[in-house]
Amino acid sequence: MAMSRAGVSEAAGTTYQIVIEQMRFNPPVLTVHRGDRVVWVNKDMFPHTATGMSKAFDSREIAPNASWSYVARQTGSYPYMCTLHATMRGTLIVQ
Ligand SMILES: [Cu+2]
Repeated sequence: MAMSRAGVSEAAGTTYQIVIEQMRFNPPVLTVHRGDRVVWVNKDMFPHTATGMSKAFDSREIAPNASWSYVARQTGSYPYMCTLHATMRGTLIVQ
């Protein structure tokens, strides 16, 4: 993961990864900037979703060993969940 930010280079955002493993989103809270890409990677043996409570985004089912990516375009705080497992919660914060 690229940790350095060029400050003004909005053209190529940073890519962040959220690992879904053992029924958890890791990290559970992730802060990114507009234009950054967030990739959810499912390392469990069964499908999960990353679904914004406000429907800002919805991965639909992410198969085992598959991933889904989303480019954050609007600032805000986006709680999300897995629609298949209601206890799985996370928050994406876009600055
Ligand atoms: Cu799930």
